[in-house]
Amino acid sequence: MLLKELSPKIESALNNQVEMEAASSQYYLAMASWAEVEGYNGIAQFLYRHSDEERVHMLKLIKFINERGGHGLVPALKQPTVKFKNINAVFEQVFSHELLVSKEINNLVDMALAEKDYATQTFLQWYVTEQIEEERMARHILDKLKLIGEDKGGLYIFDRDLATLNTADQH
Ligand code: OFO
Repeated sequence: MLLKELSPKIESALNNQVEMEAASSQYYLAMASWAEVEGYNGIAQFLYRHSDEERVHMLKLIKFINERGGHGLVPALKQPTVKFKNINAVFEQVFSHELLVSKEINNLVDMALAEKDYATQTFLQWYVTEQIEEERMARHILDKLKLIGEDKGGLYIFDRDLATLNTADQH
């Protein structure tokens, strides 16, 4: 298949997604650091891994843009939220953030199809699948937290389990 060069519109939209993935990495890094300081070491490990994966998502985009004749731009980042009310608040934010990312990915797919940029559309399928997994994982964690409620023993076990829970990329 002949690869068409990126249109300026698609290049700029993909660079916005670079920024979103970089911001995701920062969000989860801030959550990980907070969880570690609060003594939730398992949750912290899980979130550190998640942060690393978001950076990989960003890199994949940068490389794709560059390979298609564009320029992947490293964005400036704002400081994310660094303090949280509790563990529930952390994972509620993870879930709503992932929903937002999924929406953006879907918009990108729409744009690629409208421009008949099938190479970009194919490339984005990896992100579509990834977002399904990430949403599923965040939902699963929130369900568990609902079951645990105020039970401190339950939270202790949850923290221990998250140390080894696969993040979406590792399924
Ligand atoms: Fe990049 O997968 Fe979440 O946001």
